[in-house]
Amino acid sequence: MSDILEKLTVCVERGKANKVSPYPPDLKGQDGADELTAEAIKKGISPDDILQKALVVGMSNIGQKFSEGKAFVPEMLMSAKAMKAAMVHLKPFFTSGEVKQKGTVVLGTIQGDLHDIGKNLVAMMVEGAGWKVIDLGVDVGFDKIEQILKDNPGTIVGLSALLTTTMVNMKTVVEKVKAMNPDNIVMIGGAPVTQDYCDEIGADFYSSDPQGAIDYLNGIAS
Ligand code: B1M
Repeated sequence: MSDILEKLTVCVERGKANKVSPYPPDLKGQDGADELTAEAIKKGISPDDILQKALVVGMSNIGQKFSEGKAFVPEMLMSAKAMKAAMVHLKPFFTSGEVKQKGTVVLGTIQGDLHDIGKNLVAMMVEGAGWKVIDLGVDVGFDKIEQILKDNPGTIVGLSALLTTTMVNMKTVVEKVKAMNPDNIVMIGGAPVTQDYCDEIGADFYSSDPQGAIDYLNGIAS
């Protein structure tokens, strides 16, 4: 099991999406994240292990290299592509939850931020936990959320941020969502976000991972 997960980690870290991808040149012709994830599932490795023990590790490794000036934006993009190729296989497992929906959650990556992998994971896992998810994508400000809240009162807002420079935009969204109706709920997450920041901007809930968000939502639903 560890062999295939190690190979998958390398594929994400090196940005090898699938077998036909010519990038990176030294891995040409070899299986990529696409094939290896399919194989791992076939071998009975749990989707959660594939995610946590391989994909997230590969992403973290490329992020570390970027921090050290040993990798650059194009390499991070290729890693994101490989991660997405793998996630296609995981999605059915994370979204095959209960059919009856517990409520609606509108999700987006905050304005100015284009990182969507973590947000996509939260979306698929929350959906799998039985919630209707309206995914607004990336670069989301209050303007995009406002109409959803008008059309679907009671919808919970979920915001993700990966950049310290633009996570400040969460504050504006929280303020405007609360001004619309103080009972509107906003939960936030993403690598640089903390409980202190959540308290500071008046958001209702912070989670460092999708499961925390699901537990919170399920608490509201019950
Ligand atoms: Co960028 N990037 N990036 N990047 N990138 C980071 C975030 C960075 C930490 C890298 C580094 O320096 N080590 C750094 C931010 C530094 C900072 O702000 N302090 C950085 C930078 C600087 C940048 C650019 C500015 C680079 C540049 O252009 N010079 C640029 C910004 C573009 C923009 O957004 N405007 C940029 C661009 C990119 C790419 C486009 C190349 C690509 C993103 C592709 C994509 O997402 N489609 C990219 C990538 C891939 C990364 C890293 C390597 C990986 C991010 C990721 O997907 N992680 C990242 C380094 C790192 O994280 N180690 C980095 C995996 C993902 C599963 O984790 O998103 O944290 P995460 O989500 C987790 C939890 O946080 C949580 O659940 C998820 C699953 O566990 N979670 C929630 C997330 N949202 C939640 C919401 C919730 C609850 C939980 O409730 C609502």
